[in-house]
Amino acid sequence: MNTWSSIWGFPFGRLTLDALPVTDIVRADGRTELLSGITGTAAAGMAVLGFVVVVILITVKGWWRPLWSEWLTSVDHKKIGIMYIVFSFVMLARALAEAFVMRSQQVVGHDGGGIVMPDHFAQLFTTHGTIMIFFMAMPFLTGMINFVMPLQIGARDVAFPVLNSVSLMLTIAGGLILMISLVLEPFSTGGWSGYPPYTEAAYNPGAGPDYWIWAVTLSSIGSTFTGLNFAVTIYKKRCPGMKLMRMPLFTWTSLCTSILMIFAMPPLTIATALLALDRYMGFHFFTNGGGGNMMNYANLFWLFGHPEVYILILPAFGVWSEVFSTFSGKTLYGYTALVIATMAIAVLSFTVWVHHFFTMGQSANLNAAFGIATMTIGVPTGVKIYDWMLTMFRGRVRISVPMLYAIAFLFLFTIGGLSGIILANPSVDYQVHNTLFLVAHFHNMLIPGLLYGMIAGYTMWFPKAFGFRLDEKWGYRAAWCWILGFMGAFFPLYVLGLMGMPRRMSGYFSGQWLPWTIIALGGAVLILAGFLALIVQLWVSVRDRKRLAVPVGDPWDGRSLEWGIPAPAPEWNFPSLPRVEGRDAFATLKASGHDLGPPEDGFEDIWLPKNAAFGPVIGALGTALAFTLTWYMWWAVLPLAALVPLVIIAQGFRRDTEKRVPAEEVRKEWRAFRELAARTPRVPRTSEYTRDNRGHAIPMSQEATR
Ligand SMILES: [Cu+2]
Repeated sequence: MNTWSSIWGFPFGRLTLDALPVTDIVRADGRTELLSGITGTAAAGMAVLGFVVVVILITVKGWWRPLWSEWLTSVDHKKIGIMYIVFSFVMLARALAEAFVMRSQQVVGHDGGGIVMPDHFAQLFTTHGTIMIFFMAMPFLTGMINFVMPLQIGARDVAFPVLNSVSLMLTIAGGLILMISLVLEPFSTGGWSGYPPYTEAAYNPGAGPDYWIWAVTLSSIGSTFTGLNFAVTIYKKRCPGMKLMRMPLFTWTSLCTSILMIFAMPPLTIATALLALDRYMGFHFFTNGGGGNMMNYANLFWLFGHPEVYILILPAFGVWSEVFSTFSGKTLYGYTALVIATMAIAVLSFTVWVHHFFTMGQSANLNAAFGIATMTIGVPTGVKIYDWMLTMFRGRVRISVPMLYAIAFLFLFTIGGLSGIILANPSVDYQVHNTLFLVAHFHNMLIPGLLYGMIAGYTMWFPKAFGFRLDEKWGYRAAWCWILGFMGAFFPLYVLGLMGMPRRMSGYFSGQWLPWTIIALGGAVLILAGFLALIVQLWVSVRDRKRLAVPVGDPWDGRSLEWGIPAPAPEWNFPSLPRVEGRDAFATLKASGHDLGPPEDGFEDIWLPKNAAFGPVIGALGTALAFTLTWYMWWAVLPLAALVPLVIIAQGFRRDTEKRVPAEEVRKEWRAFRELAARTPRVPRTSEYTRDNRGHAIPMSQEATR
């Protein structure tokens, strides 16, 4: 029996009571160990409590059925997009809390003391990085593209709606694995890049790196599918007249991001798969001892990792393009240049990955080549910055909440870009690599670049999703907290980096560092306040949704197709596929006194994809498989793995996959919408943030002549 259970891992594999963070408290000797155990236990307790509260809430309110039939099994791109964004907000909360603990530790952790042990600290920066990249940023932008892009190209849905649901559920599965690792410890201590040999079984035998491997693998497979799905959608599902060079910039950046996903995610999946073979089966892909080479991992990882930063940033660039033109009331300056710059960035992003290991022993010539290649990315990015500024020039600029983020982005992102050019110089990189200078640089790109962009997009498109605006007062409060908080938290890290403070340190070892770590903590507090302000904003807006309602659906005098339909958007998006005559499709229509008209040949039945349980089932299988693999429960791994192809085959036999929306119903809805629009007074841009704004904007072209 004993051998049986040790071979098959029956029933718990290598999972023992030691995995509960409480054991850290029991075993602690010394104050830091005790505090570290308490911190871990509190975090795990909060996760469990949060889970229980949500389950009770759903049960008491009787939401299980609608949750399942209207959301989890939905294949509507808008709902999938919303679920992605909800998920990313949840993960953002956890990763922000971890950041806050890390900043606190670097203030109180003198000479190894403080509130968390070095090993615990290492788990914190690993989960923080892993979550922020794979489970906050990626889902946020994927959700945004999911919601907006099909509307912008005048499509009914993405090309593969069920696959879309699978992608979402695989991403959530990875996130669940991370949440479970909070309760059943430990997580990896190898950083978000998981470098071997440190993450090899010989040096890190516990469950930590295995959690990391499977969480990242699930999400990277999901993102590969997403890339394929979006790219095919943009190639094949554009409405009549929507030529490539007529697509809104957000759709363009979505296309380039999708192509990057298709080519950049597989190297990551391969890297984690090979690392898993090393760990589970004793292969030697990355161990020097058996003839492997760790640099193979570094190359594979950064072949993904560098393009990844452009996967993250390009959709935000798309949001900025929409924000600058919409809130300046002008067509985008330099459309063609912006498209070319986007493509140039996408291509160049594959030519620079070696800058992530300038100091790992390749020749000076190679470093020089990759240094120069890296610096060239500054050129198309600079083109974009100028185009955005010129879009504002002589425009009708309103400093709305998205615009506030956009302008802060222009300043802060330029600073971050300059620090990137500094790092791109290999000889300078030798001085500051592995210090907080680098940490300051990439946060400087990702927070103003990606996160501000996503929050701005969330603010701009929220009314389209739910039919009411977000409260502006709390929007400004959140924006200022995010902007000032970012500066407070990360500018000191440049200084600390130049003073020689290494990254990933669980404390400070020089008194000179302390004042700067204290300022950084202050910044982190402000960022936390910014996040709370966003929560309050959501709360207040839901409460005041009647006052903030914009049912006609065009609150900002929008320029692209999605603003021509009601808010919230109907399930079928458009009563009939629109016909596009040029760029800024909807703005042009409005300027000539028209709206998205009724279909020329009358209304027709619309066929929409039916809900599918396939996505959630695959997600649940993925979670269970990853969990049992992490803890070596082989008796469960094998049947679960066998189940996956069976479920896929079963899905292939599904025939009844579409539902019909009768033409009569579409016509009725469309009529009601037009009547509502006719009744609703139009508002000038000066009343954008008043209760007069019911989503019926006076077109800029007509306002100017009044
Ligand atoms: Cu890079």
